[in-house]
Amino acid sequence: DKRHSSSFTSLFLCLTQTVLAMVLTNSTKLESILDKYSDKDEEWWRARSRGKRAISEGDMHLILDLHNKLRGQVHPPASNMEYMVWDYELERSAEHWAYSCRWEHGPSHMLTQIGQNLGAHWGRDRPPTYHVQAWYDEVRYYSYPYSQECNPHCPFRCSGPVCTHYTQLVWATSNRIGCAINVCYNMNVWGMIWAKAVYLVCNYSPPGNWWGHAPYKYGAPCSACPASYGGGCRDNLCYKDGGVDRRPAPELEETNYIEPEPEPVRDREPQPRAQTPNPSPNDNLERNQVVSTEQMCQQVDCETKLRDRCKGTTCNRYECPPGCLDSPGKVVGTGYYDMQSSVCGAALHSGVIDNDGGWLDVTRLGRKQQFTKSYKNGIQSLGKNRSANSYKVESVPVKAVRCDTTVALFCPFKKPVRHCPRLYCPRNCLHDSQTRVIGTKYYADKSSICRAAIHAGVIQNESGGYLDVMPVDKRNQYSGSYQNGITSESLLNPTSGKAFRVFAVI
Ligand SMILES: *[C@@H]1O[C@H](CO)[C@@H](O)[C@H](O)[C@H]1NC(C)=O
Ligand SMILES: *[C@@H]1O[C@H](CO)[C@@H](O)[C@H](O)[C@H]1NC(C)=O
Ligand SMILES: CC(=O)N[C@H]1CO[C@H](CO)[C@@H](O)[C@@H]1O
Repeated sequence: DKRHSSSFTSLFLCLTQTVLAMVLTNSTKLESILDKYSDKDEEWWRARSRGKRAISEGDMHLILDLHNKLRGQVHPPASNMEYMVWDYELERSAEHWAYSCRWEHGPSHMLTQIGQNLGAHWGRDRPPTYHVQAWYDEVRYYSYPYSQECNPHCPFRCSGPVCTHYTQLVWATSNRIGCAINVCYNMNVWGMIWAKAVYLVCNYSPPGNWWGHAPYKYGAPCSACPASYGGGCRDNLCYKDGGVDRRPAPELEETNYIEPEPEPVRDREPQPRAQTPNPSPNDNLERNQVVSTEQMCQQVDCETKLRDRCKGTTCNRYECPPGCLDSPGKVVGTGYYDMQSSVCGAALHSGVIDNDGGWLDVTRLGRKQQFTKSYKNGIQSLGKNRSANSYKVESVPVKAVRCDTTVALFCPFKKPVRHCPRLYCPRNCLHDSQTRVIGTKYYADKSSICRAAIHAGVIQNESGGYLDVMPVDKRNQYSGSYQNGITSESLLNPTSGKAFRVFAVI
């Protein structure tokens, strides 16, 4: 709380699709603690009545240009980052919200259709780009593709590192932006009253921060642009003169799995004093439908080398396509393989998969002094006498579990790495309300795996199904939420136990 004292002139709300659900569930309470802005800023009000926009042409260009500059320079590089354009409809909706002077995301009925970043400051004058840069600077808490170091606790106010502003800013498919600035008097910022706050609202479309997805695809800039760009590229961004024909590209279908395609933003005339509709309880329940298509398993090509793929624990399970015997890529070693080796080639060589392709687990083994050549299973591997990093491949076992199976019993966390079998959950685990679910996205390891998977939107109660589970080290904080019919528990500073994540198998 100290960090949010007056020495910080800038505060940021956080928003992800999951967090959003939690915020809205409690939004009635949130609203009741927020004083309604009632004073009129004379100058501003007169400007409004003359029909002046809530952002200057100059600020608009500064904000937009900075967005595109930052989007073009992400690290690791993005292969599908789209050029952002200004959208006047989004600007109008941002204006509408900026006039409400409410330090929260909104209006609630639009939050499924747009992404939103907020910034506010008081005291010293700052250009609006100050906030945009601050959003970007959250990158220091973020490690692509997963926000491992960035898991703020955000039911009401966020504490701990936040990076959802960053991920929205660099969300590849969010190619339209519209912002507005308003001066708010006596603005209630998490219980503190700011006499005069400058409030920046930026709306994005299509919305980013989809639950369980990386903000962009990693790769050579512009190498994975949607077809609608016709191959155009500018400053590392997918670009097309005169804008792009926005029909849903195949990528979008995959990304926007959680909720229907965003509809065009439509809003009423800005009405500075208008009450935003209170979300009804039914609204909230609907919003808590979460689907996660995030996979632990990475699909690779026959010739993909392990070293070309991302690092980290989520990068240990792979799927090879059929037919790799024809083009297995280079394979160095026997039993253990040089990191330069193709993953599928090594898997064929060691007999973990055959020419039909399939799943495999990779374990990194550190440096080895030499690698032996051999001919096995139709693959000739090479030898090497220089020291290099190495890995081995193993098959992926599948185990059926019960609704009450926990990670603590089934596959507890171990360092440095542990592969858990792929799991199969039965149907109807929703019904088994005796078993606990603790956390959101990260679950305490005494939670039921299958119920956590329903909560996370990885499997459905009606069908059950396959999932991957990844044990991870313990977390100090698990935040409860209501999702997909399951209310999970919160837990602070647990004295024992580790955590886990669940992933879809598609
Ligand atoms: C590696 O070194 C060993 C002896 O140190 C030698 O017998 C072998 O031929 C070398 N292999 C290659 C591929 O150079
Ligand atoms: C959960 O799935 C079972 C089995 O398909 C079904 O009978 C039950 O009605 C479902 N429960 C809910 C709340 O959807
Ligand atoms: C889903 C959620 O976060 N609900 C919380 C709403 O607020 C009360 C306290 O005011 C909590 O107990 C709930 O967990």
